[in-house]
Amino acid sequence: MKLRYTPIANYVQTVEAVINHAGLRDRIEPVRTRPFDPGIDLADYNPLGTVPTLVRPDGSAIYGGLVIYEYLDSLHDAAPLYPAAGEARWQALRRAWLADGVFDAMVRIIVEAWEKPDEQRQTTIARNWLKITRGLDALEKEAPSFDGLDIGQARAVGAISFVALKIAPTAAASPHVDPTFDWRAGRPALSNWFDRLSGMEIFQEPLIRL
Ligand SMILES: N[C@@H](CCC(=O)N[C@@H](CS)C(=O)NCC(=O)O)C(=O)O
Repeated sequence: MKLRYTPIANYVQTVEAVINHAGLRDRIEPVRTRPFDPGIDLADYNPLGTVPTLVRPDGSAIYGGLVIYEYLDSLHDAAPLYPAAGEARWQALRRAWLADGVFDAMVRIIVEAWEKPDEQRQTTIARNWLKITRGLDALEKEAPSFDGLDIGQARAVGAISFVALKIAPTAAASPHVDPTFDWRAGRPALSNWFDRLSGMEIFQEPLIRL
């Protein structure tokens, strides 16, 4: 299977962790893909033109990070990242969606910061910034109850790593982003949980060399 991915650090951390958890490294061929490049063939596989996109051997594609993770999770016999049923499943899916929304809000801010500073929309950045801070605050409240590993937690590690990495370069490009923002400040439970989980082997063995 070919994994179309953006060659930027931490864009791919969640899918790499899922691949590692599933023991699928040998079955995945990473293909560097810059989704914003004009003329890119990505839309041939995914009409939305987004990464990650997973192209299977028969040419059919699975896309949307959360869908790809669940597909990969269906291909192994170890403990599933997607609980099979019941409240555990709803909570894992909701948390994965929350974390994915934090990631997407950061992407929207990054894209806005590509504009010239005086053409950037402060309201767009502020609205998305609130999604990030409120999302992190919600995860801080939930963190004391985090147990084991599920897709919600895996996606949260990926989203937080991404936000942490992108603050400085985005603030450098935008007068509307606070360069001193520290996601850990006031979030001790999340911070402790993050250090514990992100140290797991599945997060520490990148499949993709940037
Ligand atoms: N949360 C979504 C994010 C997908 C997404 O928007 N990826 C960006 C990464 S830069 C992208 O491909 N953007 C290209 C575009 O919107 O045209 C997922 O996991 O599938």
